[in-house]
Amino acid sequence: MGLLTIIRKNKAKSREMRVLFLGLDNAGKTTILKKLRSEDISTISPTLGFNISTLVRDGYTLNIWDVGGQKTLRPYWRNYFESTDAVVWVVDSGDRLRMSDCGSELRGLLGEERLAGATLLVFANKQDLFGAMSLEEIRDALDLPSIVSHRWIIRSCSAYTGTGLDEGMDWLVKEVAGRLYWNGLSAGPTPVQPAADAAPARLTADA
Ligand SMILES: Nc1nc2c(ncn2[C@@H]2O[C@H](COP(=O)(O)OP(=O)(O)OP(=O)(O)O)[C@@H](O)[C@H]2O)c(=O)[nH]1
Ligand SMILES: [Mg+2]
Repeated sequence: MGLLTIIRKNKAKSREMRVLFLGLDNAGKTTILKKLRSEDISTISPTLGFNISTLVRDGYTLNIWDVGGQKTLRPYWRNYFESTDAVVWVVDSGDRLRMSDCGSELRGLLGEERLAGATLLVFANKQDLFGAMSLEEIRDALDLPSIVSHRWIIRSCSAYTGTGLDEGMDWLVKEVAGRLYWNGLSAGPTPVQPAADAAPARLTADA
């Protein structure tokens, strides 16, 4: 039995996924996670280290690492890369001034060898804000269509209203499950599609 098969079997048994929430500070990572867990979002402070939480979706347990995005903390992101199945990159759609920083940080991540196989979900958060950049503007500002190294999607959302969060996470779980469990070793939800058959880059319309 090959190593890959053994890894897949173990993964299939545990039905777990490791998901990293990253992005610039103030993007809304912690708020999104709290909203997804139906927790109070009225008093949220900047994350100075990291928070770990779990979410169960579609029969899979997501082990989520929410890491602080302040500039001084970004060098520590690399400590969390190992065995990551998916990265959720959260963007403050109202923060036009830092959109180019946001793009550079994302590019840096995508170049990381240990994140090579990870699926990417970009959340264009804070769509409730007046003057927020649209999904298309953010897609172009971050130059997402040029990404061929990772399977990606961009969804607009608002952690305040909850709009778009479930759709984004559902896509992520299906995408990762399809990649990790495609060979039918798990007896869970129907796999999406073999990774090799899927397009390298995908984009959805606005939520
Ligand atoms: N208007 C609006 N504000 C939001 C939304 N999501 C988060 N915020 C606010 O944005 C601020 C930052 O949110 P956090 O969740 O702490 O951001 P973070 O990405 O975890 O930031 P760090 O922990 O510093 O990396 C808070 O004041 C939130 O209330 C949203 O969808 N709409
Ligand atoms: Mg935070």
